[in-house]
Amino acid sequence: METVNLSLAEAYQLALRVLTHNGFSAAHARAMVANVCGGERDGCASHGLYRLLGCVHTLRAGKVSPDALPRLEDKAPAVVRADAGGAFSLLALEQALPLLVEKTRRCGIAALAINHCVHFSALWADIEPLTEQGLVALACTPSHAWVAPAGGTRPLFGTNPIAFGWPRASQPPFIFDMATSAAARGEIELHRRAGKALPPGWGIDGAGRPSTDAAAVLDGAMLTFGGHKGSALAAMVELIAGPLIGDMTSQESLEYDAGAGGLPMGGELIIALDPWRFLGDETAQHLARAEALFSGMQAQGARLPGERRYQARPVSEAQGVNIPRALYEDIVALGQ
Ligand code: NDP
Ligand code: PYC
Repeated sequence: METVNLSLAEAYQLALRVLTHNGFSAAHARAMVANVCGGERDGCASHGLYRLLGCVHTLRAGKVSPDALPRLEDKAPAVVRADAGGAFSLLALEQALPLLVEKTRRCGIAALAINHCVHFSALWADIEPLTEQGLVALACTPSHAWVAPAGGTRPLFGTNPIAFGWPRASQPPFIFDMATSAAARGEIELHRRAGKALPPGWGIDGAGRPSTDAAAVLDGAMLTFGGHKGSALAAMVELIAGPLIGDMTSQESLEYDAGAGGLPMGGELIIALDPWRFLGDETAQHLARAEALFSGMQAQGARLPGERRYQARPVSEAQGVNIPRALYEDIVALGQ
C-alpha cells in the first residue's frame, strides 16, 4: 500500500487545519488534534489520524457540538461530573482532571463521570495523565450497539473499551486498553478500507454466520473477545458508564444517531486510586512488588501491554508517521 510520511509537526498542522476549517472551536480542535496525533505517534492507526474522518462526518451530520464549553460539577467528596454539552469528550476531560486528581489525593479513590459527550478516542490517552501523577486508573465507555452478546446474533453492546493504568517510577506506566469486542470497530473499518480479510472470530454477517468479510461484519454484528467473559465485561461497561452515571447505553446511542453514521454519544467513567492513601509509608515497598510481577511476565518472554506503543513513540518522533496515501488524500480533502 502506498504511504505518505508526515513529521509529527506536519501531522499536527494538517489535523488542526481540517478541524478548524470545519468549524471546531480552537479549544476543541487543540484537544482533538493532540489526541489523534498521539494515537498515530503511538502506532494506534484505528485511533490516530483516521479518526478525523469520523469527527468531521459527525459534525456535518449535526451530531456533535463544535464549541460547547464543559460544565464541571463537584457532586460529592469523591465524585466529579463534567457535562460536555454534546461536544467531544476531550475538552471536558482536560478541564476535569485537576479536580479528579485533587479528590483522589484527598479520598484515596475518586471518580469522574463525563456526560453528554461524543466519544471517538483511545482510552489510554485519558488515563496516562493520571499514571503520570502516580495514580492507578481505570476508564471505560460504551459506544454504539455493534456487538452481539455471547449466545446472541444481534448487535446490542458497544465495543466498550476498558483501560487500566498502573504508575511505574522510572518507566512508562503499565497500561492495557482494550475493546471488549474481539477488535475495535476502527480496526474492522481499516480492514475494509485496505480490502483485507478479517481474522476469524471477529464477527458474523447479517444472517448470523461467521464471516471474515469486513463489510459483512460491519453490517452484521461484531463478537466479544473471550466469549461469555468479554460479553460480561461489555455488559458491565454498559452499566457503569451508562445508567450508573445517568447516560446512554450503546443501544440508546445508536437510536440517537438515527442512521446519521456519527460517532457514539454517551458517557465515560474514570476511576482513580492513590496508592499512598492505601499504603502510606509502605507505598514504595509495595510498588516494588508490582515491579517484580512485571519482571516475571517479561522473564517468560511476554511483553507488557502498552510496550508496543511506548516503543513506537520515539521512533515516530524521530522519523514521523506513515499513513496510507488514500487516507492522507481523504483527510486533505476535508480541509479544502
Ligand atoms: P488491541 O487488541 O490491539 O490491544 C489491546 C491491549 O492489549 C493493548 O493494551 C495492547 O497493548 C495489548 N496487547 C496487544 N497485543 C499484545 C501482546 N501480544 N502482548 C501483550 N499485550 C498485548 O486493541 P483493541 O482493538 O481492543 O482496541 C484498540 C483501541 O481502540 C483502544 O485504544 C481502545 O480504547 C479504542 N477503542 C475506543 C472506543 C471508544 O468508544 N472510544 C471503542 C473501542 C475501542 P499495545 O497498545 O502496546 O499493543
Ligand atoms: O473503534 O470501536 C471503535 C470505536 C468506537 C468509538 C470510537 N472508536
